[in-house]
Amino acid sequence: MSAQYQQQQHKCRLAIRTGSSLISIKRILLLSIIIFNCLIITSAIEHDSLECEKTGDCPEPSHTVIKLHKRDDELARRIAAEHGMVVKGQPFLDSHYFVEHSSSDHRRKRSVIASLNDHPDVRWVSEQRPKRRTKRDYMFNDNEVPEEEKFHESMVKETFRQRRRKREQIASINPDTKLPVPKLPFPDPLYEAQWYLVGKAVGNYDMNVREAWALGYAGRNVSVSILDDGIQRNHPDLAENYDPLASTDINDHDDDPTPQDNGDNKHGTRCAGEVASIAGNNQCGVGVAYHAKIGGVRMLDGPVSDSVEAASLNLNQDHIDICIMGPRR
Ligand SMILES: [Ca+2]
Ligand SMILES: [Ca+2]
Repeated sequence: MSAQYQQQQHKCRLAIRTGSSLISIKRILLLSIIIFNCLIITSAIEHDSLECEKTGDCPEPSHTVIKLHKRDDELARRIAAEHGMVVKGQPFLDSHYFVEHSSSDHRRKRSVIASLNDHPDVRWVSEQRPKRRTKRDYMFNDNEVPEEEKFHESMVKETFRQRRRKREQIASINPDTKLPVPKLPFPDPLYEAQWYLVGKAVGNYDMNVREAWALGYAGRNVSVSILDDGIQRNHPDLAENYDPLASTDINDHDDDPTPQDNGDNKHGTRCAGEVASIAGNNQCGVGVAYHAKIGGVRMLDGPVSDSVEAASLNLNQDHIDICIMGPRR
């Protein structure tokens, strides 16, 4: 492996594993997610257990949520202020609001919750406890290819190479879709390492995505949102495809899903790259749907409660076509 290649890998930090064989772009995206989930294992347990009610050892609530009878942002702010609280971020599920206690005193908190429960404009109040959620990471398999598979590979290698050469020389307009057919292979330095895209998987399995690209399916007019630990929206291989309408930050209650740069929050950006890295820009790799718009919901860089997940999944449903949930339960 060359130093330049290693440098590119380090620089990009994008996912390069994908898989299967469908033509419709939505199917390809969904299938790539399934393959991705199959190829990865969990690496870090981030949050406390949900099973506390059985043991009586529940973690402290991480979020307080109130639901009004109908959405009224000013009323929510007023009720919160009356109870020494502040509303955080935007409402979700129409009339639910995250509210934050100004005091950490437990007795004070209990009396505030009791008062909110009795408030005529509050339909429901809940102290949400963190749940166990895990991030995923790669599982590397360095095992040797079995002899029988090597034999099989040698038998099909020539035909496969011939087919591949033929496919990769295409560069024109598709008469059916009137869309430009991509000139393959892409010059992006990690493209050749994306083994399920370029037919380099063991046994020559392939997603056949290049055929889908040649038919004009590359994610145009599709918006994808990654629910995870954030997305590096200014990444050189994502910035052009970044979709602010498919993005938000539930952890910090703002609109910018940029992850904390602490070395532990790169999973969402990897997933985004797997889906929608820009093709043909000489940067990093190629997304399976390189014309798709890509956004991210930062929700896994803090305690995850039912409300955090509900708020994340509820984002801009009229705009987002595909929502990918990063954490594992
Ligand atoms: Ca933010
Ligand atoms: Ca690229």
